[in-house]
Amino acid sequence: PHLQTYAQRAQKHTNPAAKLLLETMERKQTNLSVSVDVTKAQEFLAIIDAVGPFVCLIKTHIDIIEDFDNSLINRLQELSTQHDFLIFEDRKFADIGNTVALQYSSGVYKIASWAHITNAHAVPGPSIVTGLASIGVPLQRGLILLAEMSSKGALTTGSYVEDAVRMARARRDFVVGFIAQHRMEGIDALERTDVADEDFLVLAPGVGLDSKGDAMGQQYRTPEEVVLNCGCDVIIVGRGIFGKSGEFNAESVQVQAKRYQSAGWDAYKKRVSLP
Ligand code: UP6
Repeated sequence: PHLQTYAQRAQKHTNPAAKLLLETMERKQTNLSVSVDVTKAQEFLAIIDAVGPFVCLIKTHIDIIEDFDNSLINRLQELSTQHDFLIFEDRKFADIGNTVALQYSSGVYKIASWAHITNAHAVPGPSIVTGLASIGVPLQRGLILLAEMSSKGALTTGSYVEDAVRMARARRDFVVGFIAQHRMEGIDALERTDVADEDFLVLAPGVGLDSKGDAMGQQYRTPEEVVLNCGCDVIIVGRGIFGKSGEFNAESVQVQAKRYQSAGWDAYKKRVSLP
Protein backbone atom coordinates (compact mmCIF):
# COMPACT_ATOMS: atom_id res chain seq x y z
CA PRO A 1 0.00 0.00 0.00
CA HIS A 2 2.83 2.45 0.59
CA LEU A 3 3.25 2.95 -3.17
CA GLN A 4 -0.45 3.60 -3.74
CA THR A 5 -1.95 7.05 -3.44
CA TYR A 6 -4.13 8.02 -0.52
CA ALA A 7 -7.02 8.31 -2.99
CA GLN A 8 -6.57 4.74 -4.22
CA ARG A 9 -6.37 3.48 -0.66
CA ALA A 10 -9.45 5.49 0.40
CA GLN A 11 -11.53 3.82 -2.29
CA LYS A 12 -10.70 0.34 -1.06
CA HIS A 13 -10.67 0.84 2.69
CA THR A 14 -13.49 -0.89 4.54
CA ASN A 15 -13.22 0.82 7.93
CA PRO A 16 -15.31 4.04 7.92
CA ALA A 17 -12.87 6.11 10.01
CA ALA A 18 -9.81 5.08 7.99
CA LYS A 19 -11.65 5.71 4.74
CA LEU A 20 -12.69 9.17 5.88
CA LEU A 21 -9.14 9.97 6.97
CA LEU A 22 -7.64 8.90 3.63
CA GLU A 23 -10.30 10.86 1.74
CA THR A 24 -9.59 13.92 3.84
CA MET A 25 -5.85 13.62 3.25
CA GLU A 26 -6.42 13.50 -0.48
CA ARG A 27 -8.99 16.32 -0.54
CA LYS A 28 -6.89 18.69 1.55
CA GLN A 29 -3.52 17.47 0.29
CA THR A 30 -2.12 16.98 3.74
CA ASN A 31 -0.72 14.11 5.79
CA LEU A 32 -0.13 16.36 8.78
CA SER A 33 -1.63 15.69 12.19
CA VAL A 34 -1.08 18.33 14.85
CA SER A 35 -0.79 17.16 18.43
CA VAL A 36 -2.35 19.92 20.53
CA ASP A 37 -0.62 19.30 23.85
CA VAL A 38 -1.62 22.38 25.83
CA THR A 39 -3.46 22.65 29.12
CA LYS A 40 -5.86 25.58 28.66
CA ALA A 41 -9.10 25.15 26.72
CA GLN A 42 -8.81 28.55 25.10
CA GLU A 43 -5.30 27.94 23.77
CA PHE A 44 -6.26 24.42 22.70
CA LEU A 45 -9.14 25.72 20.57
CA ALA A 46 -7.15 28.66 19.23
CA ILE A 47 -4.37 26.36 18.00
CA ILE A 48 -6.89 24.03 16.38
CA ASP A 49 -8.63 26.93 14.67
CA ALA A 50 -5.27 28.18 13.37
CA VAL A 51 -3.94 24.84 12.06
CA GLY A 52 -7.32 23.42 10.98
CA PRO A 53 -6.96 24.26 7.27
CA PHE A 54 -3.60 22.46 7.05
CA VAL A 55 -4.28 19.16 8.82
CA CYS A 56 -6.11 15.91 8.17
CA LEU A 57 -6.21 14.95 11.83
CA ILE A 58 -6.11 16.74 15.18
CA LYS A 59 -4.54 14.70 17.96
CA THR A 60 -5.67 15.40 21.50
CA HIS A 61 -4.66 14.49 25.06
CA ILE A 62 -8.00 15.54 26.49
CA ASP A 63 -6.98 14.70 30.07
CA ILE A 64 -4.33 17.43 30.20
CA ILE A 65 -6.91 20.22 29.80
CA GLU A 66 -7.35 21.96 33.15
CA ASP A 67 -10.63 23.72 32.42
CA PHE A 68 -12.38 20.91 30.56
CA ASP A 69 -16.15 20.91 30.15
CA ASN A 70 -18.58 19.56 27.59
CA SER A 71 -18.69 22.82 25.66
CA LEU A 72 -15.06 22.16 24.72
CA ILE A 73 -16.10 19.00 22.93
CA ASN A 74 -18.92 20.81 21.14
CA ARG A 75 -16.48 23.45 19.96
CA LEU A 76 -13.93 20.81 18.90
CA GLN A 77 -16.60 19.08 16.84
CA GLU A 78 -17.64 22.37 15.24
CA LEU A 79 -14.03 23.04 14.25
CA SER A 80 -13.73 19.51 12.89
CA THR A 81 -16.69 20.17 10.57
CA GLN A 82 -15.64 23.71 9.68
CA HIS A 83 -12.03 22.83 8.82
CA ASP A 84 -12.66 19.28 7.62
CA PHE A 85 -10.41 17.19 9.86
CA LEU A 86 -10.80 14.06 11.97
CA ILE A 87 -10.17 13.80 15.71
CA PHE A 88 -7.70 11.36 17.27
CA GLU A 89 -7.68 11.06 21.06
CA ASP A 90 -4.22 9.81 21.97
CA ARG A 91 -5.51 7.93 25.03
CA LYS A 92 -3.04 5.02 24.89
CA PHE A 93 -5.39 2.59 26.61
CA ALA A 94 -3.52 -0.20 28.39
CA ASP A 95 -5.86 -2.25 30.61
CA ILE A 96 -8.07 -5.34 30.44
CA GLY A 97 -10.96 -5.38 27.98
CA ASN A 98 -13.71 -4.60 30.47
CA THR A 99 -11.88 -1.62 31.95
CA VAL A 100 -10.88 -0.06 28.64
CA ALA A 101 -14.47 -0.40 27.37
CA LEU A 102 -15.58 1.69 30.37
CA GLN A 103 -12.74 4.18 30.00
CA TYR A 104 -13.53 4.58 26.30
CA SER A 105 -17.30 5.02 26.63
CA SER A 106 -17.78 6.63 30.05
CA GLY A 107 -16.26 8.84 32.72
CA VAL A 108 -15.68 12.55 32.28
CA TYR A 109 -14.53 12.41 28.66
CA LYS A 110 -16.73 9.83 26.87
CA ILE A 111 -14.01 9.54 24.24
CA ALA A 112 -15.89 7.17 21.96
CA SER A 113 -18.64 9.75 21.47
CA TRP A 114 -16.37 12.29 19.76
CA ALA A 115 -12.99 10.79 18.73
CA HIS A 116 -13.00 9.17 15.29
CA ILE A 117 -9.79 7.39 16.19
CA THR A 118 -8.11 6.41 19.44
CA ASN A 119 -5.17 4.20 20.31
CA ALA A 120 -4.09 1.43 22.63
CA HIS A 121 -0.97 -0.33 23.80
CA ALA A 122 -0.66 -3.97 22.78
CA VAL A 123 0.68 -5.02 26.17
CA PRO A 124 -2.58 -6.50 27.55
CA GLY A 125 -2.96 -8.74 24.48
CA PRO A 126 -5.95 -9.19 22.13
CA SER A 127 -8.56 -8.63 24.87
CA ILE A 128 -7.84 -4.91 24.82
CA VAL A 129 -8.96 -4.79 21.19
CA THR A 130 -12.06 -6.87 21.97
CA GLY A 131 -13.00 -4.50 24.79
CA LEU A 132 -12.54 -1.32 22.77
CA ALA A 133 -14.21 -2.83 19.70
CA SER A 134 -17.36 -3.54 21.72
CA ILE A 135 -17.79 0.24 22.02
CA GLY A 136 -16.04 1.52 18.90
CA VAL A 137 -17.31 -0.72 16.09
CA PRO A 138 -21.01 0.25 16.46
CA LEU A 139 -19.93 3.91 16.36
CA GLN A 140 -17.82 3.36 13.20
CA ARG A 141 -14.59 4.25 15.01
CA GLY A 142 -11.05 3.13 14.26
CA LEU A 143 -8.30 1.92 16.59
CA ILE A 144 -4.57 2.42 16.25
CA LEU A 145 -2.19 0.07 18.07
CA LEU A 146 1.08 1.37 19.47
CA ALA A 147 3.60 -0.90 17.80
CA GLU A 148 6.69 1.25 18.27
CA MET A 149 7.28 4.34 20.36
CA SER A 150 9.49 7.29 19.48
CA SER A 151 11.09 7.70 22.88
CA LYS A 152 14.67 6.73 23.61
CA GLY A 153 14.97 3.25 25.11
CA ALA A 154 11.39 2.24 24.24
CA LEU A 155 10.70 -1.43 24.96
CA THR A 156 8.62 -1.76 21.79
CA THR A 157 11.09 -3.92 19.87
CA GLY A 158 11.43 -7.38 18.37
CA SER A 159 8.69 -9.87 19.08
CA TYR A 160 6.57 -7.21 20.82
CA VAL A 161 6.18 -5.38 17.53
CA GLU A 162 5.38 -8.62 15.70
CA ASP A 163 2.72 -9.53 18.23
CA ALA A 164 1.15 -6.08 17.94
CA VAL A 165 0.91 -6.61 14.18
CA ARG A 166 -0.70 -10.03 14.72
CA MET A 167 -3.27 -8.44 17.05
CA ALA A 168 -4.11 -5.87 14.39
CA ARG A 169 -4.44 -8.48 11.65
CA ALA A 170 -6.90 -10.42 13.78
CA ARG A 171 -9.29 -7.42 14.02
CA ARG A 172 -9.02 -5.56 10.74
CA ASP A 173 -12.62 -4.35 10.99
CA PHE A 174 -11.54 -2.09 13.86
CA VAL A 175 -7.74 -1.82 13.98
CA VAL A 176 -6.80 0.54 11.17
CA GLY A 177 -3.13 1.10 11.78
CA PHE A 178 -0.16 1.63 14.02
CA ILE A 179 1.76 4.24 15.87
CA ALA A 180 5.17 3.27 14.56
CA GLN A 181 8.38 4.51 13.10
CA HIS A 182 8.23 2.52 9.85
CA ARG A 183 5.88 0.26 7.87
CA MET A 184 4.82 -3.02 9.37
CA GLU A 185 3.79 -5.04 6.31
CA GLY A 186 7.03 -7.02 6.22
CA ILE A 187 6.42 -8.51 9.63
CA ASP A 188 5.23 -12.11 9.59
CA ALA A 189 5.47 -12.32 5.82
CA LEU A 190 5.40 -16.12 6.00
CA GLU A 191 2.30 -16.28 8.15
CA ARG A 192 0.40 -14.04 5.78
CA THR A 193 -2.35 -15.53 3.70
CA ASP A 194 -5.39 -13.27 3.39
CA VAL A 195 -3.48 -10.01 3.60
CA ALA A 196 -3.56 -8.91 -0.03
CA ASP A 197 -6.24 -6.30 0.72
CA GLU A 198 -4.72 -5.32 4.05
CA ASP A 199 -4.02 -1.61 4.46
CA PHE A 200 -2.75 -0.35 7.78
CA LEU A 201 -2.13 3.35 8.23
CA VAL A 202 1.15 4.17 9.92
CA LEU A 203 1.00 7.31 12.06
CA ALA A 204 4.43 8.54 13.11
CA PRO A 205 5.02 10.79 16.13
CA GLY A 206 8.46 12.17 16.86
CA VAL A 207 8.61 14.45 13.83
CA GLY A 208 10.52 17.72 13.86
CA LEU A 209 12.41 19.86 11.37
CA ASP A 210 14.44 21.98 13.76
CA SER A 211 15.32 19.68 16.65
CA LYS A 212 16.62 16.14 17.18
CA GLY A 213 14.91 15.61 20.52
CA ASP A 214 13.96 17.06 23.89
CA ALA A 215 15.32 16.76 27.42
CA MET A 216 12.95 13.89 28.26
CA GLY A 217 13.85 11.25 25.72
CA GLN A 218 11.75 12.31 22.75
CA GLN A 219 13.52 11.69 19.41
CA TYR A 220 12.69 13.57 16.20
CA ARG A 221 13.06 12.68 12.55
CA THR A 222 12.18 14.79 9.54
CA PRO A 223 9.00 14.34 7.44
CA GLU A 224 11.18 13.13 4.57
CA GLU A 225 12.82 10.39 6.67
CA VAL A 226 9.47 9.33 8.07
CA VAL A 227 7.25 9.41 4.97
CA LEU A 228 9.63 8.83 2.07
CA ASN A 229 12.31 6.59 3.59
CA CYS A 230 10.21 4.74 6.17
CA GLY A 231 6.83 4.69 4.42
CA CYS A 232 4.74 6.21 7.21
CA ASP A 233 1.41 7.78 6.18
CA VAL A 234 0.70 10.51 8.72
CA ILE A 235 3.21 12.77 10.46
CA ILE A 236 2.32 13.82 13.99
CA VAL A 237 3.82 17.13 15.07
CA GLY A 238 3.32 18.83 18.40
CA ARG A 239 5.83 21.33 19.76
CA GLY A 240 7.43 21.78 16.32
CA ILE A 241 4.25 23.64 15.40
CA PHE A 242 2.90 25.37 18.48
CA GLY A 243 6.17 25.93 20.38
CA LYS A 244 5.82 26.09 24.14
CA SER A 245 2.43 25.81 25.81
CA GLY A 246 1.23 29.26 26.89
CA GLU A 247 3.01 31.15 24.11
CA PHE A 248 0.34 30.89 21.43
CA ASN A 249 0.82 33.05 18.36
CA ALA A 250 -1.61 32.32 15.52
CA GLU A 251 0.64 33.63 12.81
CA SER A 252 3.72 31.61 13.70
CA VAL A 253 1.62 28.50 14.31
CA GLN A 254 0.20 28.80 10.80
CA VAL A 255 3.62 29.36 9.26
CA GLN A 256 4.87 26.17 10.92
CA ALA A 257 1.75 24.17 10.03
CA LYS A 258 2.12 25.12 6.35
CA ARG A 259 5.81 24.26 6.49
CA TYR A 260 5.16 20.78 7.89
CA GLN A 261 2.20 20.25 5.57
CA SER A 262 4.32 20.89 2.48
CA ALA A 263 7.28 18.87 3.80
CA GLY A 264 4.98 15.91 4.49
CA TRP A 265 3.13 16.20 1.20
CA ASP A 266 6.32 16.57 -0.87
CA ALA A 267 7.74 13.43 0.75
CA TYR A 268 4.49 11.57 -0.02
CA LYS A 269 4.47 12.70 -3.65
CA LYS A 270 8.04 11.48 -4.07
CA ARG A 271 7.09 8.16 -2.53
CA VAL A 272 4.16 7.50 -4.84
CA SER A 273 5.90 9.15 -7.82
CA LEU A 274 3.43 12.00 -8.26
CA PRO A 275 4.66 15.15 -10.03
N1 UP6 B 1 3.66 10.29 21.11
C1 UP6 B 1 5.02 10.33 20.92
N2 UP6 B 1 5.69 9.14 20.72
C2 UP6 B 1 5.04 7.96 20.70
C3 UP6 B 1 3.66 7.98 20.89
N3 UP6 B 1 3.02 9.13 21.09
O1 UP6 B 1 5.66 11.40 20.92
O2 UP6 B 1 5.67 6.92 20.49
C4 UP6 B 1 2.85 11.53 21.30
C5 UP6 B 1 3.15 12.31 22.54
C6 UP6 B 1 2.88 13.74 22.09
C7 UP6 B 1 3.16 13.76 20.61
O3 UP6 B 1 2.28 11.93 23.59
O4 UP6 B 1 1.50 14.05 22.27
O5 UP6 B 1 3.05 12.40 20.18
C8 UP6 B 1 4.53 14.27 20.22
O6 UP6 B 1 4.66 15.61 20.58
P1 UP6 B 1 5.95 16.49 20.16
O7 UP6 B 1 5.93 16.58 18.65
O8 UP6 B 1 5.70 17.80 20.83
O9 UP6 B 1 7.16 15.81 20.68
